[in-house]
Amino acid sequence: MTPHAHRRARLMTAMQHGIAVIPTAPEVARNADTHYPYRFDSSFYYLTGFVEPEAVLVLIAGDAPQSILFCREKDEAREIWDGYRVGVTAAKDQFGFDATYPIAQLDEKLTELMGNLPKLFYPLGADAAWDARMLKIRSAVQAKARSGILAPDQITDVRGLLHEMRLFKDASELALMRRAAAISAQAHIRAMRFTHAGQFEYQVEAELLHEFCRHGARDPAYPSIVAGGANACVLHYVENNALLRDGDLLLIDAGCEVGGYASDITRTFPVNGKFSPAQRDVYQIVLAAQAAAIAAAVPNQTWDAPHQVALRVLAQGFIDLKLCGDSVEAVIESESYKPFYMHRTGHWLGLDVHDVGDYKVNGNWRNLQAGMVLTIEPGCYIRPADHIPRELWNIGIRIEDDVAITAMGNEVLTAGTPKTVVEIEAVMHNK
Ligand SMILES: [Mn+2]
Repeated sequence: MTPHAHRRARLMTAMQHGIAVIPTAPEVARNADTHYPYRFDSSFYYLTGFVEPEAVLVLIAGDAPQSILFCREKDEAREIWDGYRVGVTAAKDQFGFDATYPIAQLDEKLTELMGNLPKLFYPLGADAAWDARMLKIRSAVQAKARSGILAPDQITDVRGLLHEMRLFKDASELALMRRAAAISAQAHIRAMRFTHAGQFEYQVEAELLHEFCRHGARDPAYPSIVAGGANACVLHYVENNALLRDGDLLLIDAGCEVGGYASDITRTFPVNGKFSPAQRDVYQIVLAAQAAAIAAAVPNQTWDAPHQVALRVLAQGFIDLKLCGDSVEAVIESESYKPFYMHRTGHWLGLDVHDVGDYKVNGNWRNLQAGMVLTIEPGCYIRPADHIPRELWNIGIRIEDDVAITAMGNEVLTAGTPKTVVEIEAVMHNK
């Protein structure tokens, strides 16, 4: 059984008795007759491995479970222009479905399939057009009431079940995430080797994309952030068009996607290859916060534990740097750290870079468990201000790794990316 078929079986078991309808993502126009590069819906892909647009998965759960794919038909003329299509016949065998039908028959077939099933599962509320379409099909089933056919009387958002499944990565997912992480590590090393003063940020970005693509990772998992100097203090800076200057730091937040799975790495290093004393002082604080947070990312710690641990190290560092006064407790209590650290220490990682899965269960931070993958990414961002020592101005540092929780502790998937001051300076000096 493929991992995808196994996941379908698990979802049907969780559904107990009902029908699920899970569409993939639509194609999106960029301008005129040009589309953005196509990206399938993550949950649809998780259950099918099928990458073409215009496809819908239907699962019938109950005594005789069935998994059915609706997809595009073979079309010689369209395939000459737009490329290969698997087609209805090949999709059945190749992807292990019980039945496959042309996508054009979706509404008509659903009207048959939905009869006498008590529950309808689909991504409720995700798309207004789908909501309307599902209700219309359900009404068509209701219209058959006099022939003894009942329509589902309960509609459930299937994302609840799906997201909980996706939160725990299986062996095949972890293998893809390791590969994505390894390629991204190589890309960060390439960027460190290539960087020098007088370049534009986009020239360093080109090196990242080159390294992703030449290893088969065609797409970045998210737009790369290549932020020199003051730009590093803009959290989602993506213009990437400024000149890199001697004496500035460069913050790169970039990762590729492999087989649909994201990697997400941030490194910060000096444009000229050598940290200034002030840059090194701040860097060591963020690095210590990250090390402490990674050590806390282990089973039976809560999701929030790495953040709290990182926050304590950062707060002490901000006191040492004279950015904040008082005690660690007072800095955290009063949130006087927030001008310098305004985001949380990580997020789930998977098919989506900010992956699905609840962070709290019944109002409490959930416990970390084997199979979960998260990022650990503390930072420090110091904007110019009169009360701040001038040598700290415009220092923006973030250090981010991808961490898989294991039974015994954790595995840092991105460990191949230079991180200490010594490692970074060595890579940059051995171009
Ligand atoms: Mn991240």
